[in-house]
Amino acid sequence: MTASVPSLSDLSDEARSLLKTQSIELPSWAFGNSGTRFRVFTTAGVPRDPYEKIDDVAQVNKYTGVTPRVSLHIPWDKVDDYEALRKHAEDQGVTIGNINSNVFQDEDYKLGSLTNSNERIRRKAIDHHLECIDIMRATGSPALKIWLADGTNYPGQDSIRARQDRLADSLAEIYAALDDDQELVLEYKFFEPAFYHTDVPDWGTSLVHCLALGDRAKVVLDTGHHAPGTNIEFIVAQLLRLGRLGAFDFNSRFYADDDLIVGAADPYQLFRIMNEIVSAGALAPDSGVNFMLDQCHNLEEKIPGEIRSATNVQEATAKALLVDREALDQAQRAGDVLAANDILVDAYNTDVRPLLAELRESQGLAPDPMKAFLESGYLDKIRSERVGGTAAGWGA
Ligand code: PSV
Ligand code: MN
Repeated sequence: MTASVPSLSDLSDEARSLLKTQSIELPSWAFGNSGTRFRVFTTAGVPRDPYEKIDDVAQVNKYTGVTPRVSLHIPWDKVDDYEALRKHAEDQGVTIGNINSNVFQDEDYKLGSLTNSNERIRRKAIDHHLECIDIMRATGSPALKIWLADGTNYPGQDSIRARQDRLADSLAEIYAALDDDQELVLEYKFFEPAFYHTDVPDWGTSLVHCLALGDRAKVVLDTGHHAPGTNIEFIVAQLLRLGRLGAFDFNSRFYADDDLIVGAADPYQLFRIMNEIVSAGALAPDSGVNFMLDQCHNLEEKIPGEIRSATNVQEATAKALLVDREALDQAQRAGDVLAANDILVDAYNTDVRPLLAELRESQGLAPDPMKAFLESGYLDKIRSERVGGTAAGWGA
């Protein structure tokens, strides 16, 4: 049994160092206004441009110490000078992470982008990705992240097979344009905005395309992109076995692609996912898995929402690191179902908040990042300074 409230010294040296070096990439779009198709509510002080989004990312990193990278979304984060944006980020201890392409908000893409039967439109979608690769070079980004809204609404609307062929062809051209040290990560989603069929609906389809492309093509698992009841940790385990889990888009869902704070809906699921990661040795920064958030804060304040998300992932990770692997292995080999399950549940039920507070203090951070941020006055500052201009928003 794990002690009821463990301290940092109860972790092995390896586990402690993994916790210390854990890092989570933040989505630039989490800091802008967002909502649903019914209403986008505004929040005072939201960034007006990518520079201000990065300032807010740096705040989350300043208080949590675990979010040193930001994902950009193009064209939402288009700027004239990407070198300057990169420098602005680096001056604040933040690097540019994945570049997300966006071929879902242009009239031309109504019937598809990389799968479109219209060669002019398919060309335009490929060219957008080539532009993203140039942005990766300028910003030092390691991976191009692709999520497609492509699909159909009605049986017979288009040939499912021909669309797969066009997709494979488009992806091959994009992949060939990458530099040797750049990766392509392909995200899947089972429905929405298409309702009959989606061209990359599941991890199997994403994997099939990645395998055809080459070693530097990997799958992105967005935790909100599965049918209810899907065993996500199984997918994590399988993709890790194959060395093809490229990145997570962490968030929570109750119904569809809700994009709520990770760990809010089902913290036990998040723990089970982190348990697979830890048991496969895939937590280390050089493991090749990019732990990202893909969230929108429609009601809550954005920066505190991201702080809560980062600490939720940290808590799930600390619990996974507390699992007694040796005892678990023994119980599993002995076929002791309840003992094995109890070892996991015991770790999950452990309060790791004091341990994480201790970790932060050992790194010169405040023990409670949320409290420290709220007391810093930053929210008042941006509310009074960020007036005028156009508030950034999902889709703007
Ligand atoms: C699609 O639902 C998605 O998960 C993709 O990652 C997009 O890039 C992102 O959401 C936009 O919020
Ligand atoms: Mn996503």
